[in-house]
Amino acid sequence: MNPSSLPLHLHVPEPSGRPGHGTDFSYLRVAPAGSARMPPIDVVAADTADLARSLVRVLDDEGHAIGPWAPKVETALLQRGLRAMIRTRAFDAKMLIAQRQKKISFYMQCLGEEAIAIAHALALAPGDMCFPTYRQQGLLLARDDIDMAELICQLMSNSRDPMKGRQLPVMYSYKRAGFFSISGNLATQFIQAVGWGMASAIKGDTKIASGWIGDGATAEADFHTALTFAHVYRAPVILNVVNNQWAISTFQAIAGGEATTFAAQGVGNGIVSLRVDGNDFLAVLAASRWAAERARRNLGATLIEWLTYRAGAHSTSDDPSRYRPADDAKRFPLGDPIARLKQHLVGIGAWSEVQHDEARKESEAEVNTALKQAESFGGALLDGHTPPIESMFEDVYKDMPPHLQEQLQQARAFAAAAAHTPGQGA
Ligand SMILES: Cc1ncc(C[n+]2csc(CCOP(=O)(O)OP(=O)(O)O)c2C)c(N)n1
Ligand SMILES: [Mg+2]
Repeated sequence: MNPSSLPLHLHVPEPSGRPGHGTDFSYLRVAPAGSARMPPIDVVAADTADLARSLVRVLDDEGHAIGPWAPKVETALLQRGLRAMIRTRAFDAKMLIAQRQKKISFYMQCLGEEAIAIAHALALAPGDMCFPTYRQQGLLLARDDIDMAELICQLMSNSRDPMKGRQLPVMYSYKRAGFFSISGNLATQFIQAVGWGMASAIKGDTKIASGWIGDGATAEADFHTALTFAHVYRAPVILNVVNNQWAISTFQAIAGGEATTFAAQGVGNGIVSLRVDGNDFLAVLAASRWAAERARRNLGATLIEWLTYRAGAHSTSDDPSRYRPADDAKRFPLGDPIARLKQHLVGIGAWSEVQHDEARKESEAEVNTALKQAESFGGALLDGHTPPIESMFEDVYKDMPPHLQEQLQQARAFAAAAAHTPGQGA
């Protein structure tokens, strides 16, 4: 039959592994450590096309830091980064248990992705603003000015919840830490980050923005709108695409990562782009510093695709054994970020098994203490705490406008009536 008269059909990408048969990870196109070149800081987008298809890596299989991207970094900073990753993992593990114990309603881990947010946080300057998703708790836990108990109060929606119960658990907001309120509407982070960066430039300020998105969310129109503005105005922004292979149960190829890379989509939009090993703490630090310097020197936006693997479930409401092989995380070719940085530091004589064990125990003790402290303030699931009705109306305007005052009166009257109706009261 003439091929042009065959019935049409569509291509629907499929992951190479499913429960019961292992993933063929050759689709990742992993390049050897040290093989990607470092371009000049004022490189133009088209000259990063090769880097957007390759992979910037520093740590080799033996834990040596090699190649042009190996950053000049003090050992103390790497030890701090390793401790922060251990701390983040301990926090996540305990919060997962707390959710199963019905102390919190919902949780999202960043298991396996800790290096990305933590090394990135160490590359930014005070006053820079991140627009994170729910999987960048490492941006907060990399710092020493965020009280862990306060984070748990947010998860518990208790009387000390800084969000006053208005946000889902994990949707933190810390202005003082450059951590913009998390929006549940995915991909809004990118347009907001580009807009914030543009505003910083319009004001003649020196602060830069860093926006975050997952592989799946790049399929949203906001991703493409953000890239256009970032390109045209050379906005001082870092555009982080965390490709952890999955968007809940949808494989990254469905969002457009099969025939091209997410980094290459940046190049196609006129933006300098890199594809980087996200489980390699040193590569994340080096690429983040490079992108931050470009933004600060008015050289424009940098898009970075961080290649990683979501080792845990999407959230506490998800069961990944239904759609992917159980041993995927262990077989992922880029390994585990904590094990890799540990191997490097042990290799240079700056870490030991004993120190590692101690750091783990200290972190677990810190989380346990923080959890107890947060529990002492109650919680939505622990004691039925609900924030006062006024909190629905406050904090939007400096002075509450008349129409909201009126609605507040109505809400108060409704609540009072409900409290007196049998079966409706609190
Ligand atoms: C605009 C929008 N669409 C859909 C959702 C529902 N949703 C929440 S998380 C998620 C998957 C996102 O996957 P990805 O962007 O890869 O990030 P990851 O969870 O892997 O970090 C979806 C579809 C949402 N929150 N917002
Ligand atoms: Mg994803």
